[in-house]
Amino acid sequence: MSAPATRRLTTAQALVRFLAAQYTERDGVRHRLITGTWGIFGHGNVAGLGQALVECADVMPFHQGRNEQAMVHAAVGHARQLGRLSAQAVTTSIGPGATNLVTGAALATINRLPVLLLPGDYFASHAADPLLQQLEHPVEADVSVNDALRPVSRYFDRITRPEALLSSALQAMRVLSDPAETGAVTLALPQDVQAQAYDWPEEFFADRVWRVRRPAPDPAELAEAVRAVRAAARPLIVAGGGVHHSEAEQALKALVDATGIPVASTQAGKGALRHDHPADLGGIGHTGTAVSDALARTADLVIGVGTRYSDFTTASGTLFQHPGVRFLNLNITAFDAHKLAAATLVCDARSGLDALTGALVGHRVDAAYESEYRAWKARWDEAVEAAFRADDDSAVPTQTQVLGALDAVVGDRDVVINAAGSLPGDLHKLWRARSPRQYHLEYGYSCMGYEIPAALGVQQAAPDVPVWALVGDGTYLMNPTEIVTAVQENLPVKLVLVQNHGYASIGGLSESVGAERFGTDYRHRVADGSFTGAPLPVDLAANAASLGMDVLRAKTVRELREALATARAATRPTCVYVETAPASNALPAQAWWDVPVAEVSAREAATNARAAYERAVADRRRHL
Ligand SMILES: Cc1ncc(C[n+]2csc(CCOP(=O)(O)OP(=O)(O)O)c2C)c(N)n1
Ligand SMILES: [Mg+2]
Repeated sequence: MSAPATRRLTTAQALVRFLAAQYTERDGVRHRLITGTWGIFGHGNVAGLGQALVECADVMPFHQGRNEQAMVHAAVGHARQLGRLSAQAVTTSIGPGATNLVTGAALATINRLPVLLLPGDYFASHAADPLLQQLEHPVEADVSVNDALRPVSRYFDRITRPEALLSSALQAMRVLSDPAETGAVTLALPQDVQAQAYDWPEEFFADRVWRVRRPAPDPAELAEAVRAVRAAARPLIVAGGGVHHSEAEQALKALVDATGIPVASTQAGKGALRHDHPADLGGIGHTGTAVSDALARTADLVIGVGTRYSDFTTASGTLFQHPGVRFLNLNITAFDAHKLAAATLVCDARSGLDALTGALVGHRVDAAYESEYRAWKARWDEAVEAAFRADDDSAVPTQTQVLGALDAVVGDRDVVINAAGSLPGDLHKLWRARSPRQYHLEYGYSCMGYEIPAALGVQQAAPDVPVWALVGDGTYLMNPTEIVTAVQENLPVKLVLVQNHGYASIGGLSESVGAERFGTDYRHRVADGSFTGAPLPVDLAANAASLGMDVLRAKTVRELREALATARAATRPTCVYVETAPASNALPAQAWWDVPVAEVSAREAATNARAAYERAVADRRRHL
């Protein structure tokens, strides 16, 4: 008998060859699991993974990033656009390069989106400790800064010997491709081990397919769910990100068309139904629409599909006020399904919705209920029109008019990306989502600086689609670095940069909680020590141009429309810079959000805010 075939490679070479041979498969369609690797090199990865990536460039595309956190954001945007069937890897050096991953990892894990993190690590041999950038822990010698990635990873291992990779790489792929477990996966790679050779079994490099399962509902759970829906007078579906991850939009539409149950959506779920479907009520919760929130307050059965029920969705526990309200949660994770003491359907969203539609044949909500929400939706549509409309073309646009101008220029497949500031609230209330992938809000972590790098990842996944990153001035300053990467990669992403001289969203919040807008404006410090001087003379448009973007400055509504149309057709990365009018026609919040206010204070603003807080918090319910 001949010895089993082996291949002598370094650990890093073996890992890259292995990653290039991994596939996912769902609904009979196969996808490359790891479509590429982002990297910034330092001593912790240049000789190991860096050398492997140049040697394996034929099978593993490489993308050079500027900032490790941003590389994770790009990978997350990419995975979301591809329905979590593909992901990207991110390699970093040790120390600061590795810890820069932590924010991105938390974002990926919270949003249940896959990314493979490959930070360099200390010498497994400890031969030359302490390395440049190594944290020395005086008591726990096996600790490195990479341990900061443990609580934000869904799987973590430190590969201290080459052969440990054999089992760990398989577990890493299992978690990345598992619809219930996915998130950030970390394989920390000691730099000496990366360069170490080993005789790898050939089977390790064979093509491997990870089936992305669609578990069907349990029959007993389904029977209970059907009884609950049939018994409900005012059922309401809350569509979350799971609808998109499962590509269950058609299944949702089929259920809604058959039963007349209306749909309100979370930030991650918006676009689950097209905005002009008669049962689409738009966003729900603190940033939701009047119609969604009114229906939520009076719903007797809330059917959560693929939602985590964040505080924005439940208005911090104050939204669902029907005295007998019950919850039915369809979710791939039992963890989410059991929230709010719900009846559960622990299954894939599409499988579960198909099963419900089949079991509910002939059932339809009351005609009076249907006409009630349709009429309310029509009134809300008029409010959206009014917020978008600009009667004076030569005026400086408000932020909602910026969205109106964008609404007028985008096509069905354009992707609009945003994560933090006042834009998420305006978008959740107003945006008319035309296709499932269009509305791309990262609101699990609401991380300023997600937008631009995520646009790169989305554009890589959808080269023919116009991709828009919407950012406020504060967000822009947090993380503009990947503009350079867009230029390098020839990705014609579009940036809409909204200048309002500071953190308008947090300024408004600050005022409402009695904190007097303290520290939220970008203004000069004046004699009394406060930041109440003139706006800072910062030219962010010039900054974007300096990083290589084509920049269009729009001063009026008319110029904005023209600039957006030009940007949409552009083949280079293009920024539309617009300063917005302070007077806003944004629609007010239709539901509360719990941000605790000072219980004692020497200042009137806080005392008044506390009284309002106590009135609001009294509405909170614990659903048991
Ligand atoms: C990384 C990060 N730091 C802090 C916050 C808290 N935060 C949320 S919105 C915001 C201000 C955003 O400012 P800008 O982008 O100018 O948008 P605007 O509020 O003016 O619309 C801040 C500081 C955050 N979401 N993310
Ligand atoms: Mg701002």
